Amino acid sequence: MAGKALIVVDVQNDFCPGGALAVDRGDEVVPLINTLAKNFEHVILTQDWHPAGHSSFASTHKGRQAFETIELPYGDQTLWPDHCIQGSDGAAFHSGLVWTKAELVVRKGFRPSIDSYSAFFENDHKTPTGLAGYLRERGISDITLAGLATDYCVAYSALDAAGQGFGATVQLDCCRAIDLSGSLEKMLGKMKAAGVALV
Ligand code: VGL
Ligand code: ZN
Repeated sequence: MAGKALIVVDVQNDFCPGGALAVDRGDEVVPLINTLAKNFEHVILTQDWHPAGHSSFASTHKGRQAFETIELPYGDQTLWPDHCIQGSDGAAFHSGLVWTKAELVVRKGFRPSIDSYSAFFENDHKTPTGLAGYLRERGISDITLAGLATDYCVAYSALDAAGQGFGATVQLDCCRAIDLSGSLEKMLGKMKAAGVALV
């Protein structure tokens, strides 16, 4: 299956039940992704990887609560509980995830003043992570995405993949959503409109 890669998005302890930014039933994707990965020659992982005091944390902004939206120099930013702090257990991949086969781990959100939902660009939609170049150099033209969360990091990655000219498929049964004020419906609509295959 040359030319196709599975991108496993943020299957980290903090996004699973008991974690700092737990996604409802987030851990259910682990065995499903382990099985799905067997169909792909190339597997790439993303890892949300924030320094303490990151600008996407509500605790960094005086008087702000998690899940509020504020304006940062690059645009609107939802504020989150502290999560996926570099080197913490919460930032580690779920212990059941089999990732021996992964050829690349893309860390994102490590710049203190900018968040990064997408595996391709930070939230300014300008600063690249290098993933597009990596895929092109490897001759990978089509990607399938699975992981957490459907309506944030998976969706923004899929939209950027399509925008960068990659064939993008989201394997919805291997994803779980945060669904904050209608975000799931909204992002599913955007992905459809952008030509992302939802299967
Ligand atoms: C994510 C919110 C904040 C995600 C990461 O992985 O979807 N969501 N950081
Ligand atoms: Zn994050």
